[in-house]
Amino acid sequence: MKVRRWMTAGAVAVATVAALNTVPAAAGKPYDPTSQTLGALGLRHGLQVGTAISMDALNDADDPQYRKIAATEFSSVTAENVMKWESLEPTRGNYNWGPADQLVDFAKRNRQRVRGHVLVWHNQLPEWLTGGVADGSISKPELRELLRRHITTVAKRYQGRIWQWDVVNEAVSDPWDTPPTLHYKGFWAEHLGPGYLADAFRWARAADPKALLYYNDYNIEAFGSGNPADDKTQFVYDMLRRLRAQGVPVDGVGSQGHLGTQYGNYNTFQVTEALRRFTSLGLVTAFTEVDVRSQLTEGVRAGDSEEINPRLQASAANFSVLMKACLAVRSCLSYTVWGFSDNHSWVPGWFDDPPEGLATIYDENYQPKLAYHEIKSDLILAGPPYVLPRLAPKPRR
Ligand code: 9MR
Repeated sequence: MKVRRWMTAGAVAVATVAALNTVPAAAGKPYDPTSQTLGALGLRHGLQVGTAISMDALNDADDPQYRKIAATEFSSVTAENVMKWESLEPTRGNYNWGPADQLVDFAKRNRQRVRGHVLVWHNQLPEWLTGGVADGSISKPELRELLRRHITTVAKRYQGRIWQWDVVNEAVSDPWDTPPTLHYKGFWAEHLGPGYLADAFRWARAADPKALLYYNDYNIEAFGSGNPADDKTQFVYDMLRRLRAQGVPVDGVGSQGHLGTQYGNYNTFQVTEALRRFTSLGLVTAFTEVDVRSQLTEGVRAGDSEEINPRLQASAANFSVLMKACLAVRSCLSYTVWGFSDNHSWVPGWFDDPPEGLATIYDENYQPKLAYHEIKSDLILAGPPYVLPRLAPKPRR
């Protein structure tokens, strides 16, 4: 029995090595992995390397570099904003599909997969919806029905074209919220109670039988105290364990990966451990919104390299930790950066006191930064026995 198991393991390892060593033949030229894209290198592991896309940047005729990198460097894309409810249904009953359709078509032309973002979130909801609830003209039963219709309409429209859906985003509070004990937070929990999570996944599954359905959140890269009252990763783990036990069709957990160099963050094995524990619930995993910002001190803003370099290095190290952990865990199906260049990043507009930035893998002139090279080297240098090809998940019915 034991011998047999080792033989099987050996055969798998040999097949894996063979697969990883299969390099694209280029007539007469030696294979140079450093000249490959992140997307192509990810595919050696069955891993999709993706980016969030700003449709404004993609449509900016004066910014051809953005479009070129978006089309060539990545094997998957996510809508940074245009699949959110306020964009899709700005006035009640009138869907504006244009920008979201354009992104899905762009992905098809470039043979990229699409991570759908997002079906249920408490932010970027249309005013008619939040206003209607606030003034009492939308009742709770009607609100629940509106949510069901929204999920059904959107998931059905893109059925077959979305690989992974972020079905529910950021349902859990943070230790700095009031009260500090972790709880279900935001518009949907307040008005419908936490039962909306199970409903949302069931409605999404009914509308799209094949997409992988994810719960997506930030600050869940590693476990903390293990107490769900203050450890968000533990809270989310317990929540997903309960949902799975109830037969709810949640397939995956997306760990956003919004990090900051000022925090120190994690080592690779802490992150690997968290992914493994989520995997043990029967879930697949992904990094869905990776960026690593830094404080823009006076010195940084003045161009002082002694202040800039340590930040670029720390940022690269954090990008790399998440990439290595993802490579190490076979359930980690994709690694998505939340914007790829510093001139199209949500960070400077969001964190201004103190100002923060330098969060992405290309600088404002589309020059690859240290972070780009480090995650590329992770993709090149990884292989068996620690790094094996991805799992092939079946969507839960
Ligand atoms: O990057 C998005 C930014 O352009 C929007 O203004 C912002 C509005 O809340 O949302 C940003 O994206 C968020 C994502 O949808 C969910 N996780 C956190 C992301 C950064 O805030």
